[in-house]
Amino acid sequence: MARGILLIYGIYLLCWQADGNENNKYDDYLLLRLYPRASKEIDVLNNLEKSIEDIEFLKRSRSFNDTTDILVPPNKVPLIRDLALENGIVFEVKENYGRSFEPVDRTPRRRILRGFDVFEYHSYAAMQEHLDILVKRHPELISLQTLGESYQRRRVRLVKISSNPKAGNPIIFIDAGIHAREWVAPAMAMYLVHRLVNDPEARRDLAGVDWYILPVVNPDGYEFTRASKVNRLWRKTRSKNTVYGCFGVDGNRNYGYKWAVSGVSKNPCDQETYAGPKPFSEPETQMVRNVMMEYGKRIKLYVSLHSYGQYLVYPWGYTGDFLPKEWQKLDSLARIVSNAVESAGGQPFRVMSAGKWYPAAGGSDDFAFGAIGVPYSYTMELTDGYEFLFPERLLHTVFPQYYEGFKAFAAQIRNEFPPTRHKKKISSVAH
Ligand code: 0X9
Ligand code: ZN
Repeated sequence: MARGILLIYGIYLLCWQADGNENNKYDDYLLLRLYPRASKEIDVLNNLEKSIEDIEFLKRSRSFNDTTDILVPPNKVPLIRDLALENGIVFEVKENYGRSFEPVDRTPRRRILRGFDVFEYHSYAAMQEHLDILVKRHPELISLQTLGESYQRRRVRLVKISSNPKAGNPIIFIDAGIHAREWVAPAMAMYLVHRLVNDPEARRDLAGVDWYILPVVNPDGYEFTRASKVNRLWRKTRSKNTVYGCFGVDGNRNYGYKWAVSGVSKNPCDQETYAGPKPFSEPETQMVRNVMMEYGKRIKLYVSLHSYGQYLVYPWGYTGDFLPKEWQKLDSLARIVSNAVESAGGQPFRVMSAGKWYPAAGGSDDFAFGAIGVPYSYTMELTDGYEFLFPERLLHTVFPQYYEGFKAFAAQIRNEFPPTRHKKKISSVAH
């Protein structure tokens, strides 16, 4: 009898690993994509959260050519449909949302045989393994700095790419994956690393700038979203709140600049925007802060990769009431980058201050800009139209387009900021 049960359990496990067909609460959920066309309609939608339980906001809209996307259990659909009809809000529905989650390849053997494909979503371990391989192949260009450990003790490493590390070049610091479910962001960071070290033409992009890339800020959350389809939409870290027993802090509400003044939840059991018990409560955000403090004034550009919505936003994020005095520089570089992506066949970005989109404090972009003094600081929301489930088969189209945007970023930094350590004069070398 016991053997019979074990056998059934074994078969169940095999099936689960092979195609990820485990039960998923989102299987029957519906995605509602609503098209507000006036401020009143936007207000109605933003208040939905307060009036109807169990709905999950995937994206808010602040402008009229943008959608509000919410996930809704089937029994709540009539409520929202009535409300939308009452207020004249146009919407479309996608049924059985969870069934569209792509299965996760959890079989390491296939990966080893095939090598690392930059146009696929990988496990954290596979990414780390690939970085080690790149360092062995290109020690003259790439090195790794261990920053510490995540809450669940995964080693976190910063990738440094430089063709002249002694020059004191301005640094472009890019991170990704603070939000667990935004898989396209770490994949883009790995693509950047790949292009910068493997593409002979990228030597031009390395001239006069150093690239520091942190591909996965929140590896615990990332692995959690890969472990099961039920977890696929997890956003936060995985630290356990000792008082409430709930898991996770929103890393992008946890930075210590104007912490928690807007757009956060104080409830540790909130699934989305819990700001943490205090600023920098999370080892993951501490590690990013430490990189910013260590390289401080040399960092001239900070880009935090997220998804989705095709936004490129700059400080302030904590308020939409006013802009920093340097906003025009931030805005015009963002538009140059957006144009570069568009010229490469990509979608342009929606460019604005983060707080005009929706105010939310404790973001890494505000900390870099306000506390560290990084002159150009952005959050880049990659892709649009697939929510957090950007299909793997399309990665090869969008990554090269985004890369053109990063080239435009680098051109600006190279031209505006000279290296800090100039070559020694010949006379002093001779003596
Ligand atoms: O809300 C966020 O953290 C970001 N959007 S996401 O959908 N990826 O979660 C936007 C952050 C923009 N920056 C600040 N509000 N500081
Ligand atoms: Zn995000």
